[in-house]
Amino acid sequence: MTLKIDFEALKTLSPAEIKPIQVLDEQGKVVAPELFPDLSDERLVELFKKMLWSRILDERSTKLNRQGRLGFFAPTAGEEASQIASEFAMQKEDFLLPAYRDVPQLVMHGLPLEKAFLWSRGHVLGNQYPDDLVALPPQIIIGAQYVQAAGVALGLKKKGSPNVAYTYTGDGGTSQGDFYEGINFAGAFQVPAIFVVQNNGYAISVPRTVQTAAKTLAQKGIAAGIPGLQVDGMDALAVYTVMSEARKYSAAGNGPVLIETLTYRFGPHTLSGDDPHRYRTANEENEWLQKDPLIRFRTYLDAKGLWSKEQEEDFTAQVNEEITEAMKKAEQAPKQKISEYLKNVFVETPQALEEQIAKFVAKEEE
Ligand SMILES: Cc1ncc(C[n+]2csc(CCOP(=O)(O)OP(=O)(O)O)c2C)c(N)n1
Repeated sequence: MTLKIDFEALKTLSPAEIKPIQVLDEQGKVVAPELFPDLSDERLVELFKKMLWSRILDERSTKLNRQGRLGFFAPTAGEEASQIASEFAMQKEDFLLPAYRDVPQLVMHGLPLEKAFLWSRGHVLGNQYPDDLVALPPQIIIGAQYVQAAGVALGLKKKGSPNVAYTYTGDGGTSQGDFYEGINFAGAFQVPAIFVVQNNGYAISVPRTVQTAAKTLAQKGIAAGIPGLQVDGMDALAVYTVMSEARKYSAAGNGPVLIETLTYRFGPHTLSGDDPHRYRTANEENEWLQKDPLIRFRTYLDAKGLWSKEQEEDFTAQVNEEITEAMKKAEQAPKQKISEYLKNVFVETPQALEEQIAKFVAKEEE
């Protein structure tokens, strides 16, 4: 197996040696040809379209939330390279354990969009997955998905599976006890897990520098004996290369990898009342807007003659149509009953819960 990245060497780096990997600079020029991903022109365009899809989904979800047609929503604009390019490097049979902001990856992995909308609305049908979807529902408890991913990866290893488990948390998540427990376990048992830390600079309003005295979050992986690396999280090509190389390394039985993506959310933490202007300056926001992962990638594709304004208009109209259809389907779902919700808690319902269900059924029939 030849790899573009020497993961074994990363296990012993000192914090000062950790530098973000970049392939495309902010002007859309290739700065590290040796790390350019093994993707055909068609696949590069496909990757860009997925990122554009995610941006449109973000804009539409924000509006749908404001209209009261969606419930919980954590904006994703700005994080498309980190989220979409990492998902693009994975296989359908790899086990995804997403956090609440990772709905785009989950839909790309196979969750029908109307189900994602139902999840946002707190509907039980949003948690009932197609049989061939290898994923868990988005995790709200930060850090918890790291422990679960380590366990899932151990299961894959014991089964002799050729696949990996992969999971996401934010910079804030790395301050949780579960984070350390998860990566330590994964390192100790050398399981096929890829841990992505999406460092968007803030845990809600708390800046990264206040959350930890560590210089990077990648070095936390090294402390657990697993390769840790940083990547420019606004550069889709760099994220793709790092993630696909990490996948190859981990699936070959070499143990877990931790990837810190340096990214930014352009919007608020969630749409449940957060106002980022109370804790971020306009200057800082403008600086990150210049790094927009879509603009950078589009500039590259444009220069190669692979993408045009017309293609973008057609594709945007098509995605908007798909979103409208998915929302219609979600709105046609039967009204959520509490009894239905309770029936989904256990495989075999305990007696105490049976009694509660009976009470709610009686109420619902009134
Ligand atoms: C165990 C736990 N503690 C606290 C919270 C409340 N909470 C929700 S999101 C969040 C900040 C998460 O920040 P980060 O991990 O950086 O992820 P981001 O949302 O920025 O992607 C907190 C503290 C929670 N969901 N779970």
